[in-house]
Amino acid sequence: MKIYIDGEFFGRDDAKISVFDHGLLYGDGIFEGIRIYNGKAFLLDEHIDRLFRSARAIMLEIGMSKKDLCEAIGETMSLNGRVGSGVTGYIRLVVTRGKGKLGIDPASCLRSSVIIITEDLQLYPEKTYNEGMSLITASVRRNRVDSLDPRIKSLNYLNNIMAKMEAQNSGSPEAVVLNERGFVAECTADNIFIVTAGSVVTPPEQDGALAGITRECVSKTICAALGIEVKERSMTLYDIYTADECFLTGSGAEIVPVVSVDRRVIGDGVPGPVTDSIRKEFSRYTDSF
Ligand code: PXG
Repeated sequence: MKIYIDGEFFGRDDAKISVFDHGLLYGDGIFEGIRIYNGKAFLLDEHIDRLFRSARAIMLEIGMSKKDLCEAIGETMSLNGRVGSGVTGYIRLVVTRGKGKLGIDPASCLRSSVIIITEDLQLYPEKTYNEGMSLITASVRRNRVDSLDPRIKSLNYLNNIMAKMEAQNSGSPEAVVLNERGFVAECTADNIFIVTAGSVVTPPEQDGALAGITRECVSKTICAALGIEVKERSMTLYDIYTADECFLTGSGAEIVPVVSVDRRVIGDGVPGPVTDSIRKEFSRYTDSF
């Protein structure tokens, strides 16, 4: 395994970052999780664009052009044998503020650090996809957009981790997360959709959802191919409890059917027909990517 750090490659045990890096000290940095299908980084340009938007929002100078970054990712994939048809995997791209003084002032960090790791992907078990997932609602609310906008994919993930722990403590793999006004934002690390009255609905980014790449792909490509209309609309738990179907999207998770939320059975309590057709079309799309 070869890990890219600032233009050099290191083995797993030698891939190290300074204890003075503000990414470690303060969670000052940004990241992307990218899926590999058929030996190609899936929707790479979209991920790189989101990374640069996150960087812009936190005034982080990445120090590499989008093209150089894509090349570095390509090189890391080749060195790790993640190329060629049928090859799958996952890329973690991290940019930290870099080494600095012990003080939060980012001005003491002279150069950001770029890290690229390729790994196998741990999906939810097959059973979850076939039978659907049961969720709870976390009591932890999503960060407010005027504190730390959840559209920034920052290294500061404690808000998500707190909600994830709450889910796991109650035996659920994921949790619905509400914003401070009680509207559904998304889950801890996945976007959420419902199917209701024949349309597919997902919360707008401004309600605290990440601009998920899989969310976008499902909305713009997959549902368009299926002739299904997708709407962005604020929703409360009532909308989820009374929906015909519900599913989650994420680069790691892909598309996960949800069959109950807070012990309310969704629809018939089994993965629904619209979710099934979206899953099939998504799988066809990624197979041919
Ligand atoms: N919301 C949040 C908060 C995320 O972190 C998604 C939605 C899905 O977005 P994409 O672009 O992947 O469709 C994410 C990303 C993990 C893990 O280990 C998952 C994510 C990020 C970091 C870690 O499960 N999902």
